[in-house]
Amino acid sequence: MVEKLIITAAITGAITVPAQTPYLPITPQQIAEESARARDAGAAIVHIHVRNPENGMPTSDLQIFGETLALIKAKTDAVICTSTGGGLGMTIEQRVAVVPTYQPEMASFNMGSINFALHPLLKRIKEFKYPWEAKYLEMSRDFVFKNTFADLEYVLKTMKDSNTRPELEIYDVGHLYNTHYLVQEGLLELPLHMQFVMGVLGGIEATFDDLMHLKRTADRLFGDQYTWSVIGVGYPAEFHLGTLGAMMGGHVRVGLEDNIRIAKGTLAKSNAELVEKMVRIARELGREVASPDEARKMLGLKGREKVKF
Ligand code: KMH
Ligand code: ZN
Repeated sequence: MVEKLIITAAITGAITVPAQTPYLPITPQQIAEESARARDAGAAIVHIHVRNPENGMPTSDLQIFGETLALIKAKTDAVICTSTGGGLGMTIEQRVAVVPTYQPEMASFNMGSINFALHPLLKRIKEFKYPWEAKYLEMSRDFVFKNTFADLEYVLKTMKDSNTRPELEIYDVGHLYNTHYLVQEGLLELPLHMQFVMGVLGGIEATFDDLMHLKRTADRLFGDQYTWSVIGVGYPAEFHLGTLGAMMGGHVRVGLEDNIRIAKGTLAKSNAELVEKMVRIARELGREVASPDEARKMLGLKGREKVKF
């Protein structure tokens, strides 16, 4: 029996800049509305970053986070997975502070360091909306998204203390070995929930062959003691990798954080539109879509009544 498909919607992120699409939600209210619509379309989980409401710049401001999380919770029963990846240039303390403060059901846990490179986008954007955008993309040329073993231990302790389930973000094969090391050291408990993030420059490409290799390596290291989801960054990678992931028994993330297009040359008008497309594909493949409560059960989450917002 193939499990139901858990769809995550990554609502706004920190790598898409407002100049790329007018449909990117920015304010707490917009992020909450988009989350509720994505849930209604079939997403069980919403992955949340926040932005400065004035200019759309990614922020780790705890008040903005608190306001956003409360609005989402009031509008929808979706599982809320907060980011601890934050945005470029934030310290590990800034990135993680949302976890002890609001104790969400889930949070992302980035499993290694990469040169998280967005600068190739500069060639494609003709007009910027805010002055920070070009600088932000340019600085990524020399930006190490730092997740050292010291950082990993710090994040893990914070998540354990908050009873927040980590979603392990795997940007390359080496991150599976980092994960294995933490398991062997007794710092990470099985079963794991992993997400293969494919197509970020600096990490693994979004190819079918690379997904097979990640899956094979994870099988060898963790046997049946893990569940997994896949992200294909960009279009058409989001739907190509999502389709293959769904066929292979994995789960899938879509959303404006990772991809802004619904079809070649056409911007998605909402996260819900991206979720709807993934739901259609899943149904054609014979994968039923999990509700938030079904996802909670499958992933062993503590429940929405146990968060601090
Ligand atoms: N930004 C994505 C490519 C996180 O927020 O911690 C991966 C991500 C990680 O969503
Ligand atoms: Zn994210």
